[in-house]
Amino acid sequence: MPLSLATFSTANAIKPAYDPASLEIGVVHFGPGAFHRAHQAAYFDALVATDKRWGICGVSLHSTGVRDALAPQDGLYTLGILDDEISYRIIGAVREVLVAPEDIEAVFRRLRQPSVKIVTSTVTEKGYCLASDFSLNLKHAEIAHDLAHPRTPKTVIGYVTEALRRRRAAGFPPFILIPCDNLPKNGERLKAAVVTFASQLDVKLSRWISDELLCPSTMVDSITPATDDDLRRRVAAATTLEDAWPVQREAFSQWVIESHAHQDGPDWTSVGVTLTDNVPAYERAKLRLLNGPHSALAYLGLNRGYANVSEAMNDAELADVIRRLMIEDIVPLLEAPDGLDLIAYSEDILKRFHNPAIVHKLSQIAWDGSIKLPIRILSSLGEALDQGRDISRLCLPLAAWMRFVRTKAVAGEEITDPLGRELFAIGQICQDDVTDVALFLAIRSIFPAHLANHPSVVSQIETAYIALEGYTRRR
Ligand code: CS2
Repeated sequence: MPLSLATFSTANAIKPAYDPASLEIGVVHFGPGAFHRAHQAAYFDALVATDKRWGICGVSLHSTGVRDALAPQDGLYTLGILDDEISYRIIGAVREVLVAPEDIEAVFRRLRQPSVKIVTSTVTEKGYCLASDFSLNLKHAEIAHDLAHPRTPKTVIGYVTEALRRRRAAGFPPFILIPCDNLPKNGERLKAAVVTFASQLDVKLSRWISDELLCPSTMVDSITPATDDDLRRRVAAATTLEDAWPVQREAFSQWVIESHAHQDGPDWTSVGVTLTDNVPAYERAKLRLLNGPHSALAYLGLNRGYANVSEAMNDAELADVIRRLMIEDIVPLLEAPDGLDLIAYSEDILKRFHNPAIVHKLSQIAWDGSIKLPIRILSSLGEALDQGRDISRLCLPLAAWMRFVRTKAVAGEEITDPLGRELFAIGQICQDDVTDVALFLAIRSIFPAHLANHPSVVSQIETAYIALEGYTRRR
């Protein structure tokens, strides 16, 4: 039997402690993919048990998949929490999914409603259309489109700006805008991007946004592998109801939001959200100690022939490299947020990487390396160089990424990355020797000149590049 409002009460699962049909929509979320549905939606699902205002309208900017899966299920879906203990929870907070290109006005109607007080987003790092200095990339093709056609936008920046224009025109206050992607200073940067975008169209609007829009930075964390058929089968077997698009995550979940003066918002802390003035310290620790090693594991693990995270962590040599990268190379560069013990934090992350209950594909983490590596690894590399520290291990994931690109290009496989085509072309002319490294280091949007031209960065990456090839051959 399929999951729906009519059937969910029979499920062998944790069920909504409220009537999903009775919720109001107070949140619009851009990008209702697996991460949103496993993370933020679970927090709102807890909030609506006591405050019905925080039902969610998900907005897909491109694909129809989530809407097509969830509409027949009345928006309900199953969250599998796969860890030492396994549980299944039915989430009822998503009350509507809109596919933006199908009905742009429906999206704006929602965004204009004063009862919509919160707008969140998970559109991936590249979805914010930022340049390598994190300012809005006005040359980005979709931003250029949105500036030419502001009433029919394609990007989250375009949607937010037009929605704010309509709210201002109607005399309504802005919503609070809460980005939930792995970008440092995500709130500050998203707000700056929206203000810049608006300034190209209407200076008064841009000033109003600059004065009125609250856009707190956040740190979000929960390992959420993509859904596969195995999960669908497990969910059906465990809950007795079929779900077209369940999601899965580990038990650990953390959401840290910058303290803000939003009036009449939800009682965030009652559902485990941390409000703090110290988001940058949390977010740096998480981006550098979880996402950095994750990307390192992805490229080094794929190079060694592994397919998923826990499998790669069972390679003692590789696990030791990752641990030393974290504890010896990255921790000393960081300031601990609010009494957090960074060594214990690192150990917990390593334990999470070992979680055998979930299959987290390395190829999923390997996506978008050109955007992820500067944030996750080059940030630490630059600081380590400045402090005269050993950089050899920090260069390993960079060399492994170069190997990864080359291997994909030689196999004729598409590289999922905003620079995918350029990387493919470089990968194809690689000679399989140290000269390859210079081809990659010349990509300025990834490697700033001071790193790319630094003799020890060049030599350490070259050494690692050759060593990795040797390892591949031995296998
Ligand atoms: C991962 C993240 O896919 C990736 O790049 O590093 O999605 C990671 O699983 C999450 O940030 C964990 O919170």
